[in-house]
Amino acid sequence: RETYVDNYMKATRGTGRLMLFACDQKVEHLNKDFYGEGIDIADAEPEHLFKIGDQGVCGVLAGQRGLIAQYAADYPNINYLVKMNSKTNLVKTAQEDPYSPQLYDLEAVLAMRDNGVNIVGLGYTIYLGSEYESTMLAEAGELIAAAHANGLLVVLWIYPRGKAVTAEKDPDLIAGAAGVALCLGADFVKVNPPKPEGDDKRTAAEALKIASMAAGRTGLVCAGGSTVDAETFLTQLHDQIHVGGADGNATGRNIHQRSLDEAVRLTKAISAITLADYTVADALKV
Ligand code: FBP
Repeated sequence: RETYVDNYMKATRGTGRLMLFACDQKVEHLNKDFYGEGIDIADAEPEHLFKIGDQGVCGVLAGQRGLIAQYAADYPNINYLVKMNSKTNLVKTAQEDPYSPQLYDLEAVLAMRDNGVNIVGLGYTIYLGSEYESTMLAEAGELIAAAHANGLLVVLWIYPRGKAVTAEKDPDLIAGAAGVALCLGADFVKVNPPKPEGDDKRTAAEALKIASMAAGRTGLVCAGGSTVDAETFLTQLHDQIHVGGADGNATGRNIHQRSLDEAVRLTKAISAITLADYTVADALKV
């Protein structure tokens, strides 16, 4: 049986840094991230995600258990990270204090692994500040202990969100989220890039530095956001790592909304920056 160290090395491709390809938006954002203006038509077909994961360079492909179960047999070489909870964005608008329920138990994921699916870790979202925060903290805490006991690593998505939260991207709150992930024992925490406002003249990458310090031995990575041109995206990622102290990336739309060729190429450029410290100019040539 593979150990936690084996899986950590696989997920980080032996570097300690994480290149996470986020493929959980079919639940989180429904189909609007996969079909529409500015999105390559290849993305309308779910298998696009797996072709990218297979032909590109990624640490892990993160998605819900069922999505992975449907395609993993045809793409056995991808490292999978099973997202344990999810909710749609319809819920977000109807309910100001979000809760993302756990969709299946760890046993179901371990059974998949026992059947040969290359699962290396789990993911879980916590909405910090929501009135349901205590439930999500408790679920995440138990999941992390059980995951580690079974050799899996854990990435927490932590988003301050709910009636108690006035600015979701406030740099101090993002740093707070990073510290929570450390105390729960997560291997990596995925946060939104901080957005300094008012008198705070720091760049987003400068403000991220406090969060990466607060994360301590938990690695910190940022969500990618909506799709921009490749150079802008890679520059932002380079700054997150070299100015902000991030330990990788967690990127969804910026990768999969492109044609297969472009998406595969971008995973290689992202990995060159995340895993091998390339400059943006050199990464663009990969
Ligand atoms: P992107 O790189 O496409 O922004 O994906 C990052 C991500 O965290 C996804 O994993 C998740 O589905 C989504 O963003 C959640 O975003 P939000 O709840 O802010 O809409």
